[in-house]
Amino acid sequence: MFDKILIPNRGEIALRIHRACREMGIHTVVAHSTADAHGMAVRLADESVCIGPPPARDSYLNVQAILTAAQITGADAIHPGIGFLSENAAFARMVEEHGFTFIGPEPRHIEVMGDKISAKAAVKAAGLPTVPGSDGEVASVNDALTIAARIGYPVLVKATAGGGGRGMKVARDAESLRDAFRMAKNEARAAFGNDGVYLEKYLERPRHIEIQILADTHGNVVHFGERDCSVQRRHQKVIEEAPSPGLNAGEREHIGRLAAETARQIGYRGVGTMEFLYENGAFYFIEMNTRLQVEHPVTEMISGIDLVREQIRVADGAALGYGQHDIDLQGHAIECRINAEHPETFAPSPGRITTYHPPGGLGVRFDSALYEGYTVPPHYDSLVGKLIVHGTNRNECLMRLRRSLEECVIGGIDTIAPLHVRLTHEPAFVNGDYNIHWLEKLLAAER
Ligand code: MV4
Repeated sequence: MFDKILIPNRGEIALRIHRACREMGIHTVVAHSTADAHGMAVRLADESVCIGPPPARDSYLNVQAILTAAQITGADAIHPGIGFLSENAAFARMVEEHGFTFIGPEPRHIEVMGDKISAKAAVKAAGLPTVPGSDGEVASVNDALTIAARIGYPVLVKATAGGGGRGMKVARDAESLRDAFRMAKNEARAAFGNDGVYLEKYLERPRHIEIQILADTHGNVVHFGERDCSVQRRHQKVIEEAPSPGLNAGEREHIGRLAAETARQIGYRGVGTMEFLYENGAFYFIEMNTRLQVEHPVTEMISGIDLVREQIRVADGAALGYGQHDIDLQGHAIECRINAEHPETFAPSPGRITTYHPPGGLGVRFDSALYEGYTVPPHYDSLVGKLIVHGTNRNECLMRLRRSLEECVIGGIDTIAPLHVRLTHEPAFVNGDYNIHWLEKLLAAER
């Protein structure tokens, strides 16, 4: 097993990884920017190294500085965490070339899944259902019109390099497809420096369902069921839960088995998440994330398995040591993302934490690197905590979620905790009757 892991990341996720390492007897080095010198992960780590100034491109994305930090501290592995370099195949390759273990999948899998067209082709070949569409890049408006006529309107023009909904345009007829095609290409070129686009049938009101996968290097693959991440705003997830209130046991079993079988067929290693849109009883693969995800604790709460520990073990070549039948998903879990933002305007709210009382008690987990006196820096994303609650069923989970949200005190900055309190009382959420557009519609109705 590794003796020392370098964590070039920050905030709650750096702390989360440190905690897994600590329990495994692995030393940690947190590589951080000057803005994070007083972060809780830096405080708790065995060692820390400053890798640059606040802008991410000069620190958390500075490959040379990170590799140097690993070298001088004698780390044997690098855990990239979430965001930053976590899905950068070139970085993963360089880490390995410099003699360190990259705690994540093989670079080839990061590469294939990083391109949405090759990702779709790879999983389709392995038997996963995908959204009907162009099955490849669309070269011209005329090709787009031909394909749209075949699959039927509405269609969605998507960027190959995709992400965060940028370069995505809906077209409801041939006329608007001409504009959508050009606009998607322009947006994609500006956002990703790659103007490749493809076409899909547009699903009007789907749920976002994702399957958690874990694979070792010996051909063993398991899945941990789904997470429903349909409650989102501007392509940022706000609440995630498992199991999905929209699926039955048969559907869960079916899509889980297909996802695990796909991972096995492509020779995947590590943790991964296959994302699906789900509508009218059918699943459609859209993307695969080749990293740990923010919402992984939802799965940990119902499975009792430490996914970061498993990720580290399989990166070290260990066999899973258990199979699908040993995975027993119990009860219900919901995660609320606590962002440092105004609960109505969503204006970022960095600043000094004057009072801090995280919620606790049975079935309550609060993943956060906050402490009283800490100053949330303005340079990074606004996630400052995750409240994850477990109950024997969804109703108990919901009661416990309301109770723990009411207990939560984070003073000195705005957070979206009050929005979460509201959402837990919304009839549609209480009934589990929501889709990917629900939150934005709810918020729009109030303005
Ligand atoms: C879609 C879709 C409807 N139909 N694809 C948004 C970002 C990217 N990850 C995929 N996205 C979507 N793809 C088809 N064929 C609707 C969305 C979408 C969405 C997906 C998941 C979660 C939230 C979303 C919000 C708006 C649109």
